[in-house]
Amino acid sequence: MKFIYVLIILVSCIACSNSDSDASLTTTSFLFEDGFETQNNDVDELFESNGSRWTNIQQTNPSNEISISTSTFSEGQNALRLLALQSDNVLSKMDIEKEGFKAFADDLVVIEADFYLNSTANIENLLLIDLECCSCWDPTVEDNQCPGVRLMMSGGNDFLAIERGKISAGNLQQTSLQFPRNEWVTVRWELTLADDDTGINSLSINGNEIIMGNGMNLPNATIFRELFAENGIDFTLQEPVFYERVQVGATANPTMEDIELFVDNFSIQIN
Ligand SMILES: [Ca+2]
Repeated sequence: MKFIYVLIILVSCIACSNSDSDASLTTTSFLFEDGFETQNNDVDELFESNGSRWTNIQQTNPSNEISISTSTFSEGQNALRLLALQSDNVLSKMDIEKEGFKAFADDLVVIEADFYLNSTANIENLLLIDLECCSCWDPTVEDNQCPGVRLMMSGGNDFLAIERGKISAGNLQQTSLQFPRNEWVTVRWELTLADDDTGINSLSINGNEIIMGNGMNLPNATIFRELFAENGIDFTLQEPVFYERVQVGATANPTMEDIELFVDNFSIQIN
């Protein structure tokens, strides 16, 4: 009788450890929403020690600025204000970063944010949102590029596009709707992740869908291996691949302009 009890306990433990390891490969739903509200208009309040709010600030040029706006916002009483000066010999970046999730192939990722671009200048190549994996990079190869997909101004000025250069694919572009300036604009980006052409990509501005189509939106191990092999480098993408961080703001400003922008009402949802 004792033996049977031990056996039952053993079997149930094996069963439970199996289901745990299975669970690590499937995504638990994730939702992060932040409207940049603060008590004292202090950026430090966006970083809680329990990790419930933002994770990092990304800033290159020390003269770039990040602050809480109390005058320009789309919800509540605060928004995030970013000033990204034009690039010199270093690519100018000024954005905020959220980590702490895993988005795998077949997951639906929905990112939404309100942007206010306080500029009428030409902003071709300005990047607003990056979705990235860093731990997918081969640890034996230097200079981790944190591959992923990004939202970038394109089409000669301010036609928002899905940029895929870091995963070695062409951009998904449009020239039907320019990005409105000096007003709040809601951007919604939906991705069903795949490392091949079955990925689904949708981008909307103020509720108008400007890009909708199939296309790879996750790094592909074979493509990375072949690309690096051209330079004699043995590269192994770390699988299963998953996106693990999102950046929003001026994630890169390669333009000739100093750009002030505001971000509010950010959310990322993974299912
Ligand atoms: Ca707000």
